[in-house]
Amino acid sequence: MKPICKRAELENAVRKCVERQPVYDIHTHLYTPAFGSLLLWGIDELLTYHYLIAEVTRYNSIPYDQLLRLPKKAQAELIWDELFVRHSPISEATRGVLTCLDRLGISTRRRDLEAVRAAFRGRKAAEYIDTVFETANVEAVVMTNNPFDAEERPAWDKNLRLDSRFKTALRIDELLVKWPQAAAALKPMGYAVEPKLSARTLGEVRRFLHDWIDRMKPAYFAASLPPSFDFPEQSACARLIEEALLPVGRERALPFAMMIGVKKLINPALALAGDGVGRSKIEAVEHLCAAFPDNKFLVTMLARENQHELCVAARKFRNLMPFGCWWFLNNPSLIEEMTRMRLELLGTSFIPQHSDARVLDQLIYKWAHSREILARTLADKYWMSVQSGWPVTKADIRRDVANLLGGNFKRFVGAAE
Ligand code: FIX
Ligand code: ZN
Repeated sequence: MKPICKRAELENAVRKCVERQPVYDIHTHLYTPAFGSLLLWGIDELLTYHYLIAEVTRYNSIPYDQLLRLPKKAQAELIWDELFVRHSPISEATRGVLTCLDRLGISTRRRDLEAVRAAFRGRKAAEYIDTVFETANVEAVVMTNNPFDAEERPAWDKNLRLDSRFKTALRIDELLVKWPQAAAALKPMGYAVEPKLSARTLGEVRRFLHDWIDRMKPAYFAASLPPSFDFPEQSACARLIEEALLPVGRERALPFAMMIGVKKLINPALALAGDGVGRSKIEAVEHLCAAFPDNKFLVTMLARENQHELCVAARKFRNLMPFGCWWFLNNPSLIEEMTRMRLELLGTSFIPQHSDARVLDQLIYKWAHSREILARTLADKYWMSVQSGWPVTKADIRRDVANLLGGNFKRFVGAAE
């Protein structure tokens, strides 16, 4: 294969390759239609995304509880008026709505929400999933499946026929960070657990995990953990990880995805939009990776200040896979900083992004925006190698981009390539 020697040709080759590579989106809050109303899509869902709920309260003095009680349509109209008409939509979340509409061929030139709504009328969820996956060039998405979620759990009692593009992840925040309340939730599910973490109770927690692995066939376990998360420590969380989660993870070859740094409900009045960020302890990650070399850890951290030390830790532990520019980091300026840092410290051995999409259509903007940045930063790095005399070819670029946008994850979790 002929090496690429000109910068413009290299940039063009990288951009095309990143655009053409279908993405395996390793963390989302999306659901297949089998989960009914849990699948969100369309303009009113896009406009009432909790990121925009938070942003609109900065301009509009409507009491928080009154805003959250508004019917979705009224919420969407208030947000459209405030964040798109009365102020310019230049935040990442407002720009994201514009990118979705633009890529779907829906004009916003008249700034008329009713005209946008009309463009969605008549669409059906099943066909729309095809449209969004194709427009976003997404191969598969991993859902967030929570057996403690009263709305989701009943769906698992039916024989769910999952769309093969939707993979599962076993989400267990409640188990780890809300013990012993979790014990009270497990009992009616048929597990003989007590608040005291006795050998019998830990055995029953392991049985709960095995049962849900059998039922969901998840790619990994996942949990959102607070900035204070530490390991080792004298806590129910640490004991449940060491004596239940990780042994089952080794038995079932299931990685543990730790999403660390959320300060839950710093403004409770904003509900889902009320979470904040805190700097976390990288030592907890280092200790877990060192103490359990036969377990694999996918890790994303929410604070910008934790990113460099997470990259350094990943250089020391092959069972640690950093992933994504999560939530408050999913903004062009920080995605660029993190991606450059990761390429410089880890080469192509990491997972640059996940969408965290809650509304189906968001796959379009979250991946369009991140692909742009990944292509730019990758081209810079390839160019530096070319300038040092290394012959970069299109085949190299294709291989590396396939690894970054899905291959690294699939190999790490043992999913079919
Ligand atoms: O814990 C998580 O999975 C977080 O991503 C969510 O709780 C959060 O609300 C979110 O969607 C961020 O993008
Ligand atoms: Zn999430």
